[in-house]
Amino acid sequence: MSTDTDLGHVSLLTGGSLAGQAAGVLRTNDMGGWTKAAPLLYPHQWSWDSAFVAIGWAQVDVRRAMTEQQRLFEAQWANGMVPQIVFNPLAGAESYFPDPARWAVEVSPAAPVGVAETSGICQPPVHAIAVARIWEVAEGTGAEADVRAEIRALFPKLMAWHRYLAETRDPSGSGLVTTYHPWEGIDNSPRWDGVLARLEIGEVPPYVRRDLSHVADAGQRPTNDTYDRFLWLLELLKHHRYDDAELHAHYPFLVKDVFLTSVLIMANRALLGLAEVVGATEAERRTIRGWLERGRAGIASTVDERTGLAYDVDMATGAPIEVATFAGLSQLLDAGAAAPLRARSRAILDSADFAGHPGLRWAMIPSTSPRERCFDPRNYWRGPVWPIVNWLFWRGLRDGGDTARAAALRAESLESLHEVGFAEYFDPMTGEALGSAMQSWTAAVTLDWLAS
Ligand code: 9WN
Repeated sequence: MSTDTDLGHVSLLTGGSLAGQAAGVLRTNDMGGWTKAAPLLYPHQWSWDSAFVAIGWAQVDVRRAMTEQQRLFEAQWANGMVPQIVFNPLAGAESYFPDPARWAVEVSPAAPVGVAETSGICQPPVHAIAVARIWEVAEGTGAEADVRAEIRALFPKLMAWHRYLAETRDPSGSGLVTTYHPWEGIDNSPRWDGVLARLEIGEVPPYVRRDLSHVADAGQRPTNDTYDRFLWLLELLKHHRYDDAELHAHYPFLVKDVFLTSVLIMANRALLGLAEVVGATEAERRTIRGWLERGRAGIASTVDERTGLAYDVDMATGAPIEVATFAGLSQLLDAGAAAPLRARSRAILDSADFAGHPGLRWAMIPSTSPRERCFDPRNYWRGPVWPIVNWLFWRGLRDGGDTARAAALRAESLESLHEVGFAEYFDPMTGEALGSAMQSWTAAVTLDWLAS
């Protein structure tokens, strides 16, 4: 626990240090109550970015951290979904594509029309994890009473969000959350290649990619063919009015996502802690425990005996998606997962398939295993390292009692951040900064690691 007066917090204001620079990135991207994911490439509020950003703000200004989450949840859909993007009303239509007009979420009765413009899908639920971290920082300080009151107000919204994922996105009660689109977090991952390749693409209305005007090297971003497939899925989502029941019955991209599910497990553990903070009812706690147990059993059912990796399941075929990415180690995000499962994942984590690969610049977890055929060290989610992903694994290791391993991962990560700066992602072999510069969530996890 830290307090308002910790020297660490003061040093954030003095610049020069890594912490000072990281706080500077958040301030630069601060839009007053919410934070752009990156200055140019991502000029809106992204859902899971904003949760990490709140974790970062907690080290600078704990009240501002709460505001970040409150603003995001103002755009929550009536069905509980927290949208992937809340659009910046001040950014021009040309700043990012797809824009609100392309999403046309007003076709859904659940969309927050008149409140905020949003996209029509979601991202991993890091929010309860963020709010629990904010609480840890606020507890015992002058901000405690205010923050507790704000958490009390947010708690029902967090419950609705988790209910949406655990129930509406899992109508069969498998314990595994269904994802509808690569943009639900891990965009260009090879995990989606097979399902995308199978799509029969219809007429995609003309569009202009905006991402390529901000990232010089197109080889770091998805291909045009992949973009067409992303956009075709968007047309189908609209056609089905973003209706979850209809989508589960008729839509072609339905994947039981082990990473999304494992983040939900971690978030449900955090939500149980928040239930304590706000004095939630026994019924609410039972509900959260139920989601947690179902998720845990779901993940255990996806672990491949031969490789020890957790694999997503393609719902159209029922087949596991056998590709070695960090998602395969998802059991490590659940500090309460069965010990043998965690032990095996931990061994794989340190093997040459992941953080133990001899060619790596730092012993961190790359997005795709360097030993996968499709490994590409510079292309979006197909090889590069994302510090935020390593932060999640660090938390999972630490909370699961693997403190020495967690400390080593934190140390390597901080070393990389010192050299690479706050890039969106970097080449795991050379450490070259890639994607956007001044990425908010990278700065945010730096602040948290420095304070932890
Ligand atoms: C689409 C903002 C987001 C992240 C995603 C990451 C990337 C967007 C894009 O940037 O996705 O959501 O345009 O490529 O894949 O995880 O939230 O940082």
